[in-house]
Amino acid sequence: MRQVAPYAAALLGWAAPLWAGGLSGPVKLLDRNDKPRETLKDVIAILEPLGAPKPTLEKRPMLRIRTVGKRFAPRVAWTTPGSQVSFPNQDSIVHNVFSVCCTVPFDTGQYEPGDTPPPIRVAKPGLLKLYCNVHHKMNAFLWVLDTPYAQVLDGKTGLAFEDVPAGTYRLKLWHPETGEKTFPVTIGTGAVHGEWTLSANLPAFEPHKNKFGKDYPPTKDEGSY
Ligand SMILES: [Cu+2]
Repeated sequence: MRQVAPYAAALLGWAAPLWAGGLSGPVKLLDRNDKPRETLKDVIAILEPLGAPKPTLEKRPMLRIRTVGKRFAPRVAWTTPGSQVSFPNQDSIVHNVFSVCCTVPFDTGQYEPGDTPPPIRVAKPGLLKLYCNVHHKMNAFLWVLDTPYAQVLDGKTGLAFEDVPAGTYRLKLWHPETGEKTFPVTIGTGAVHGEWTLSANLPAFEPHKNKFGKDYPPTKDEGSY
């Protein structure tokens, strides 16, 4: 854990917060039978400042959510307000991306393999649920966050935030099958360790209507997901 005394930071001319610490530790995702899942795929960890300096929010590089193998990849992602998101179709079939949940609903229209519709620019913080109007079981979750402290835990065993200004935070852990769980956290001038557990008790797939607000027509290939 990097820790910089104020005078050292001043001498070095760093723009980094004078007192910064970190938060790390394992995250467990328990299945319905309380058995830990082997991976933390689709878990996102978000640190929201409460009694801590408001971090500078910068636009993030273009986020690419691909359609491939009749899925969105990544399925869970995050960016900041004002940033752009593109949806390249790297599959061999036609797809669509739409969301009706948010303040600015959008619909890319259908687009062919190899095509990328014009990117969208996300506005307000919140969770955008993304769907494909062609394939009922394609869904993705895009978090628009007004904090830069977020990480998707795919391929990891826990979370690890570094160089976070000292203060109090709300640690939010979320997975499509657990929903949101929050934990109060105080970050000082060193490393704070913890461990956190999520329990999957929501359906693996949340039913939804198509972009016209209607049921999806039955398809022959529904079982191939
Ligand atoms: Cu699709």
